[in-house]
Amino acid sequence: MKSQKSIDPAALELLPKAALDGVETVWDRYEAQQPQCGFGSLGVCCRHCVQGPCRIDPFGNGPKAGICGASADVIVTRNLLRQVAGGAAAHVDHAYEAVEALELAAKGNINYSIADETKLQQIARGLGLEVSDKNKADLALEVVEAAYADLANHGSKPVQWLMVNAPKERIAVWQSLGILPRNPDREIREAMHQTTMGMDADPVNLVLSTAKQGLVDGYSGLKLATDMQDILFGTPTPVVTEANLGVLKEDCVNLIVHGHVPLLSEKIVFWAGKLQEEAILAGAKGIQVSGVCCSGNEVLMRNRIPLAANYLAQELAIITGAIDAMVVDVQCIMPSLAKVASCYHTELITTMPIVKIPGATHVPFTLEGADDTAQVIVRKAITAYGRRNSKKIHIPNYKQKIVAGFSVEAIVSALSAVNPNQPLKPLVDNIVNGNIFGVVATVGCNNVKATQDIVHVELVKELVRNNVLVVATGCSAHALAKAGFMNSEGTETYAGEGLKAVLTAIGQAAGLGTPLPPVLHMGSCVDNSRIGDLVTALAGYLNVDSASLPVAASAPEPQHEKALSIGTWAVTMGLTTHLGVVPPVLGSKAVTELLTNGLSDVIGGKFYVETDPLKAAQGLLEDIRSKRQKLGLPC
Ligand code: MSK
Repeated sequence: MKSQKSIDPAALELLPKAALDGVETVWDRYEAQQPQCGFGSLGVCCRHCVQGPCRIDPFGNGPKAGICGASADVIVTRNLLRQVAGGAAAHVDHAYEAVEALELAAKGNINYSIADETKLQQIARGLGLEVSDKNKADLALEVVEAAYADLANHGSKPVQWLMVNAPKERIAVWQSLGILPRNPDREIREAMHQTTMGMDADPVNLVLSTAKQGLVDGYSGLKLATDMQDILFGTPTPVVTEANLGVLKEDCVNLIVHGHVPLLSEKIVFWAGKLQEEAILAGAKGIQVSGVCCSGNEVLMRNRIPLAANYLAQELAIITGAIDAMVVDVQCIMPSLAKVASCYHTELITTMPIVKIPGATHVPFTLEGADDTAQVIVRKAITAYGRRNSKKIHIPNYKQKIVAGFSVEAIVSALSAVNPNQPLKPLVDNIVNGNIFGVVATVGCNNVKATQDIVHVELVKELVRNNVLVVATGCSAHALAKAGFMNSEGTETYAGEGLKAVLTAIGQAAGLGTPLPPVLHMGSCVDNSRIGDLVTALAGYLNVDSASLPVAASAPEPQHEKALSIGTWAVTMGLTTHLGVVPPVLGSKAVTELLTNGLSDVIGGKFYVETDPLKAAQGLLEDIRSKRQKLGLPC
């Protein structure tokens, strides 16, 4: 078991306080779970029917098949397919809510506007819709209609969001493998059916279906959600703010937004601004909204809201004793928060019909009543401020300046300052000449099995030192923001000479007066679609398959099923995809070999599992080097 819980100084400062306050944290519960079940860890436990549970003995002389005859290969792949389908389902559900919001906004039925008409037109054109002379509400309704058609398509037509957005070479590969997804609900349903008792027993077929779920996630989840949210709330542009628990203000009402879907958190940010006076009347200096997990990333990207904590530190945020209210929407919310909040004055507020936690206050969110809900929540935070116990407050004094908001549009705009006619050329030229050795996308979570943030930070330190440009989302972006990789000082401290020269030149040309940071924050979990768009644009510019680009992906500390589905999508894009925590597949040698090796012959990408960040960096650099060699680029 690992010895250190975190490398984040704010977390390390709060852990003794948690013990002193008698509050149990995720690390205590992890210890209480030791030793974790070996069968579950290897993926060879099956609970798909009630004759079980069955488990395979992968090493000794115990059973080699479940009661029905399922082998370790079958059990491992069925479990994996269900996990990846679970991740895809979460993102598709998220996207669906965003489509509904755009529909109601366009009809004028709710108080949300269409903030980005340019993005709306770009998406409409991509879908082949006539754009000229249409007002934005009408055009938005046509886009919504196309989205609903995709989500409900009864035939065998592949998902349109994929067909118009994915690289053509990739579509041909997916088609040849028979994994182009139809409507996402049907595909997720089919994955559940395929993995129920007495169904598919072919591990290769199950792995291909897993790859198909990655595509469901990539295009009907991530890409669709981002497109809708950009239309509604605007496409991010660079913002300067701060990250880590030091952003909390002792003399202000502290309100945290946590979860993933920005439909409510956007309203909370708005109403927190409007209700400052009420906070002042209550004795505070104002209201400080800050973010946890990806709702935090969403309002950071568009509203400059600071980041308080990533996944593993969500309890520690409350343990500061300075959080007056934490409002949660969906995904990555620890049920333990209610118990932690009960030790302080913090009001924990759930808002969604599918996320209720005993002990929390439930304030139901609807699109129609969003403004009222947001006001109720902000006022609950103001009221809770009056219940604070000053003796329990301790805000660690750690925060880092960060520059975030790097949508593809923002990156292209910065590059346009260097070459207005061909904005991607400066980036590609520098990849070709080796100033930028390659690009790695780091995504995903913290996982309590690893020291918090260590794999993100040590991996990226080594990559940027070797002139790899890093783009990041999710809790990986939080980790790297806290560690100082998202400001110009980070470029000076961490970047290799070639990368530093490029980031400095772009920063100067764009009029920033400082270098771009060595890690570009591209947003939330669903904003991994932005990374997909960047990869697609680079492949299109060079007219090559994305599988041949010197680009790789990494989920350094994945914990959620969504991290597995995002990773699977990255593999289908042809990228070598590093996982810094071992997924539950080692119970089948054949499946492990297929996922980490054989798959690349078929689909171009593969998983690469390595828990040591320095070794992982070397592995990714080696992968990039071999891609460069094949393209005839200097190594
Ligand atoms: S929040 S899915 S812990 S990145 Fe998107 Fe962080 Fe992973 Fe949740």
